[in-house]
Amino acid sequence: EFETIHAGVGKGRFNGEVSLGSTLDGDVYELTDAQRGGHRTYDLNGAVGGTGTLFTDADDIWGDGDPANRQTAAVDAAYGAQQTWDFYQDRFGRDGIADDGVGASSRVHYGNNVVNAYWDDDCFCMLYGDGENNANPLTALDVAAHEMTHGVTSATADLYYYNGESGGLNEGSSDIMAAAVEFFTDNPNDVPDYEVGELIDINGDGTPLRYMDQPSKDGISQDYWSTDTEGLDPHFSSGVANHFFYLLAEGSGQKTVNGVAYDSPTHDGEPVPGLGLHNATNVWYRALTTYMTSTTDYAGARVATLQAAADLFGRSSEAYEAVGNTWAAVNVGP
Ligand code: ASN
Ligand code: ZN
Ligand code: CA
Repeated sequence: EFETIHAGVGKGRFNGEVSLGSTLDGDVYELTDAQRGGHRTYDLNGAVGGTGTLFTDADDIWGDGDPANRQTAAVDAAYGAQQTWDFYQDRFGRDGIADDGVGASSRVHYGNNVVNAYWDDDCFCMLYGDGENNANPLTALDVAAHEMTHGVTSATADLYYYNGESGGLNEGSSDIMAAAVEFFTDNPNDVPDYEVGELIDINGDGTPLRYMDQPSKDGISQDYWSTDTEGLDPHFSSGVANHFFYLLAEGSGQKTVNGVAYDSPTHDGEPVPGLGLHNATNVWYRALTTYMTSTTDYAGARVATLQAAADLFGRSSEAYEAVGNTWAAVNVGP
């Protein structure tokens, strides 16, 4: 029996026509990405447990852009895992989620009308619901990168996931790396942005799930740390981390965010410069994978990112100073 590595062509819902890693087993192609740890994509066919059925195909052309085609969600999920793997590999030399070369799996068509997607440590897999009326799979690139980054966080800082600050930092890390994956993916249909889940239309009115430039635009998330941060659902206390990251990348003052002019404020009224997304991503990744632990809170994240900035740029650098000032900008002090 021979298995050979192939590059298939897929058309998902969200990313246009993409190239996908596939494997030829006998005379059938499998959605197994041998170049990325053997990442496999499965059809759960409405189940909420089990592995599902590996996607196979006769001609290595997958999906057609219509969610009614079972392969369409699979294309997006496989593409999201592929781009996120490549992002971690190319940017940081990270060899997969656990940095051991082992691929995860993506399992689509999870449950009935499930309007969510998940990372699960137990199956080392991503799970994707089909959305309302099973017609809107939640397989956008930033969602996939968010879920896969939960796996990276589990394998590194292992930030404890609860309604406390480490939970918010866990969620924020997923949003931050998802934004970075989007930015560094050459993707014709999904414009780089500081929004999370802008393509899945989870609110039914075209608005994204979360905003990093001003997290409070969702009505609940926090722009600045406060004594209320502890006790908040991680998807909202993440606002402090997301806003820190936005300001560290883009800075304060007059900005254009998704085509809209916006005066990006700071908590203390002091301006922060913005180091660019590339540098901000490097600082966060190093802090997450080298210095944060399961109990890191926002004060600890400040210390961790300062240590990361010292490693990357030096303790007397402008970047180091900017990291400290940007934490002050979201009301996290020494
Ligand atoms: N999609 C959500 C997340 O990744 C699932 C959850 O709430 N656990 O955070
Ligand atoms: Zn999450
Ligand atoms: Ca996005």
